[in-house]
This record gives sequence, C-alpha cells and structure tokens, in this order.
Amino acid sequence: MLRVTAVKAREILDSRGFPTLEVDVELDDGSIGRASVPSGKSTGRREARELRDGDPARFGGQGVLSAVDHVQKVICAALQNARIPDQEMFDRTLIDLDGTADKRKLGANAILGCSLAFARAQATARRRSLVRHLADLYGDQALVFPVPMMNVINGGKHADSGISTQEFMLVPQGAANVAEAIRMGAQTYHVLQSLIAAKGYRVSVGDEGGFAPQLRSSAEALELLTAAIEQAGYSPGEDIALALDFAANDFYQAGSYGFEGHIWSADEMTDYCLEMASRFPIVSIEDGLAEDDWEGWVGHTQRLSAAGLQCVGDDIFVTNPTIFQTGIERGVANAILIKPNQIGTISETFATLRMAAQANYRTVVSHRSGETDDPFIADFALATSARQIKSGAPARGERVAKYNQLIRLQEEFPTAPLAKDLYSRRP
Ligand code: 2PG
Ligand code: MG
Repeated sequence: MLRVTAVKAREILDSRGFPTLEVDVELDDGSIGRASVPSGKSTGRREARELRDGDPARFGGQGVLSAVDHVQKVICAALQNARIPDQEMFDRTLIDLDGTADKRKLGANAILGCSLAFARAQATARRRSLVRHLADLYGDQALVFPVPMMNVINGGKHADSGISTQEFMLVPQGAANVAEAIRMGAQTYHVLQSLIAAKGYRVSVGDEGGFAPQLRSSAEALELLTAAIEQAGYSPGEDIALALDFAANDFYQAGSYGFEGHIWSADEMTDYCLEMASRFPIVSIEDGLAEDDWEGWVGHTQRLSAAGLQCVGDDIFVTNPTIFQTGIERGVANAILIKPNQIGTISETFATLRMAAQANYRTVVSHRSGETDDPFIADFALATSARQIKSGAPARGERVAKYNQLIRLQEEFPTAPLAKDLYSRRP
C-alpha cells in the first residue's frame, strides 16, 4: 500500500479569468497526480459549496487562497504519511475531515481537486492510463464512447445574446466513431458561423465558445442550427440532432417561467418544449423546468418521455445521490447530468452513476462554464460508459482539451463503440 507524501495546491486562472485550484498529490513511489477544478455560473442551489475568499481586494472576492490553505494545511496534515488503500478511503477521509453536508468547511473545490489528483497519482503508481484506472475503479464493463453534445449557441447567463435558452447543442449521433462525431460538429460550427455572419449578426462567442448573436428568439437559433446542419451536408435528426439546456432556474420567478417575453406555467413551458421538438430535430432537453418545481417536473418528464425525448436533470439533482434517489422515486427526468464538482468527490460521483445505471437513466458527463485545460472528464466519461459528454463548443482551448482527449482515447480503444442506443424520437 502506498503512502501519500505530499498534497499541494495553488491558485491558477480558469477560462473566465477567475481563480481556481490546481492540486498535486504525491505518493511515496514518486508518482504525482495533478488536477484542476472547474466552476459553474448557472449553479444549482444544493450543489456542494466551493469556497471563495470574499476578499474584495483580490479577484473581486473570488480568490481561493483559503481553499488552497485548507489543502496545504488541513488535508495535507491528515493524509501525509497515511497509507491510503484506494479512492474510496481517500474520498471518505476528505468527507469526514470536512464534516458538513455540502463541503462548505474545507470547500468542495479543495476537496474535488484532491480527489481528482489522487486518482491520477494512483493511476501512475499502478502503471495504468487514467481511463483504465477509473474503469477499474468503476467496475468491469465494456467501454462505450459518449456522444458529444457541442454547445454552439450560448444564451442565458453564459452570454449577452439576449435569448433565454442557455445552450443550443449539436449532437452528432450518426457518426461512426467519436473522432468523426467531433469533426462533424466542428464543420457544422464553422458553417453556423458563416450563416450568423451572413444574417448581419456579430460572431462573438459566449463562455463555452458557442456563438452569442443578438437573436430575436430561441426559435431563430434553432432555425439557424438546422440550416447549418443541412449546409454542412448532414441530415438533421439523423446525422446530427439538437439538444437544449434551458437552465430554467435563471428565468423562474414566483412559480412562473419568464421566457423571452412570455410568463408561463410549468405546463406551458412544457408545451413550448414539445412545440420546438416538433418543429426542429431536438432529441434532448435539460433543465426545462426549475430546481424547485418538483411538481412540474413529474408531468414535464411524462410528456417529454412520451414524445421520445431525453429529459435531463442538472440543477434539480446536482449529481447528489440522495437527491437523485428522491427524483427516481418521484419519476423526475429520464436522464441525469453528471458534474463531479457538484458533489465534490469521485466516489460520490460514481455512486450517482451507479444509481443511474440501475434505474435506467441515461447519463451525460459535463464540464462547467468555467473550465481549465484539464481533460479529466473525457477519461471519466469513457471509463463510466456515460452515454454523452457536454464540453461546450468545438473551439477554445479549455473546451477542445476534452474533445481532443477523446480523439486520443479512440486510438487507445479502437473497438469501443460510440453510444448509439440513445435517441429514438419514437416512444
Ligand atoms: C450547465 C453548465 C454547463 P454552469 O448548466 O449545464 O454547461 O453551466 O457550469 O454555468 O452551471
Ligand atoms: Mg445545465
């Protein structure tokens, strides 16, 4: 059994220029694992708490020096020279050290950085690639590549485009393999750019690298996307389908949805989702309702499922096994978004994924809108055979870091198929 010899952390910058943590874990055989921590903007209320300094003199209060300090002092002191048999024990030690339900004491950012870095250090010590190591931990299964969901038009809190829908994603589900899927998405992204420019809109981008034109409505974005798929030479709905993330928390107020000039009930919001899905090749809708609208979600799920749509819960579940269990029991959503930093450790994220597999929920491993160049989630998605991965546009370094890692992984696993069993629009 190896000993942890050091745990170090530092404050680095994320893709929005805000500080985040990078952590190094060292083992006594010389193995070192390094990982960095992403950060969301449209966050769920019940996510594990990232610790921010609140010192207005540094990064407008967003500094993470206190989280760095917790890693260097509290976590390092507890782990140094300890013999840690596995990830489960490592994560358990962090959870117990923190002692709060939402990891607010040490900071979920401090804890996640250590959890990810330990996995990398252990993989090195075992002479396994990260993906093989994670697959060993998660359990025996045939690996399946996730279908990329590429966010090519940004709205909501991620851009100043003025449209309420946060993410418009290309889903190249008809591709032969993951590298082809990424190529198809990237080519369509470029056609989309020229269509946006031809309509006289700006082609600036939002937080996740998708375009952020000042469109009149979400429907106009869907028209542009369908045209881009066609002009790129693909068949909409077959080669490339569409997925949306409404991030509906952001326009939910006093029990109603204030969506692009309308004030809608949960039912009317669902009507709108279904209408868009009947007009455009949409296969997946995420957070079509708000995290507190559990009542609404039950009917929303039934109606979307009956129309053959994937219905993804992100902010409502926050990757939390306890909350997700309630969701399964109540029939909320038929798929779950998986963000390791919403819960804070690899082991707990595995627990949520195992529950999803058991309950027959599809899984989408996801980045955050604030990212780094760490491609961890690409390995993680393949290792757990998640059916899809969200990593933003096929542009900007922190987004393509994940897609490029998938391309490398395809070389390592040439016979692992791309997930194909997902999107039947027929109930
Ligand atoms: C989402 C995410 C990632 P954020 O809502 O799914 O796209 O956004 O990281 O801002 O929560
Ligand atoms: Mg979301």
